[in-house]
Amino acid sequence: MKLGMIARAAGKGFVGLAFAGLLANAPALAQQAAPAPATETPAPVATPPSPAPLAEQPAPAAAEPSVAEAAPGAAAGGYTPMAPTPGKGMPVDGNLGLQPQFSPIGEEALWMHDAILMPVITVISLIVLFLLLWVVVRYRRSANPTPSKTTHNVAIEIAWTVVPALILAVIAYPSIRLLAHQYQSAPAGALTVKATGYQWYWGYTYPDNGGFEVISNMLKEPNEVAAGERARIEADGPEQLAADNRMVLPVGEPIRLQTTAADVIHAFAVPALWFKLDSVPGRINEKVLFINEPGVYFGQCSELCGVRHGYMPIVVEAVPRPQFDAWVLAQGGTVGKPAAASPSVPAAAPAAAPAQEPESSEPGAPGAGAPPAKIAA
Ligand SMILES: [Cu+2]
Repeated sequence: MKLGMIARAAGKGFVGLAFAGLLANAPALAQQAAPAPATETPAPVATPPSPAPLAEQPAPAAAEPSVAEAAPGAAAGGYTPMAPTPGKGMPVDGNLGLQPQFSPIGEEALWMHDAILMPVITVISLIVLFLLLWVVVRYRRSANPTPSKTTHNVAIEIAWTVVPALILAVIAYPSIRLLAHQYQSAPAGALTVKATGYQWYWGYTYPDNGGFEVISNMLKEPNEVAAGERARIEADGPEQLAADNRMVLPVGEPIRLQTTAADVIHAFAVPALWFKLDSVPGRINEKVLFINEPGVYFGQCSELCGVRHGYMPIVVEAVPRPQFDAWVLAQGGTVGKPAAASPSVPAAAPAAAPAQEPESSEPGAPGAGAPPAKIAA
């Protein structure tokens, strides 16, 4: 009976913990659940990028103006690569757990991991360890020379069936909801970017901006290159994660990120953005990506694709819309396709370009300013 009581108490603890977590996160999750609010997130766009992270940059950043300074020069094609913030969007020595997340889905997943899964795993492990030690000590031969012949205990059997079932039910709800959020497709009008895996580098194509492709190779260390060849400097990012050309994306708006491959299967993965998607030759996979704040985020190919699989890093640079447009122009691309979320249409855009997709202009449509829909729980 003691066991049954312990198990029941633990079960109640799980339920209480999980529902408290759900309540605490309900507003944020409800906001994510609505498909449209992703097109209506003015906060990250309206907030000017903080120059603070750049102030912390090491010496090589000296030649680089801050993000805020670069923004006004956008129309003039003033794109300057952003220096990464140490520890942000990249692995850190000695770090345990997941990287800090910079996308709504990533935040939800991180909460799922930290508030639900890790506590449940930890408590179950401790209970099982305690039971093992208890049996070993209490019922050892010298302390308990005549063992009980009991084979059934109804209360315990009910408890050890019902409690795990309840735990699974509690985990299932946020788990399935997270899964569903990850499968939401990008809204109409979202910027489309395609990542193509090659043996062994990446190509980033911008079909909405003229269709140009940026080829991205890993940067070698200074002692690995010939004289005059570009080598990695601190402002590029960590060793073996820095790339010569980055995937530049606008911040604070949904992006339809497609992946494919030209030869073998690769996988496009950026841990800090909670993004991992296989790149398969002959087919297009796509997933919505929303980046909360400007920054440089590092990832790697995550599908064993050949001998240089470990040398095809991914660098995503998220910048405000005007800087993104400036970068596009610097690449020879075109701007002017209306952004799904950003109300700021660049100066170079055609005058007739609407600020929103037509369906978003309909009265009452979420993109037209309706309050976020509640989550259908
Ligand atoms: Cu690969």
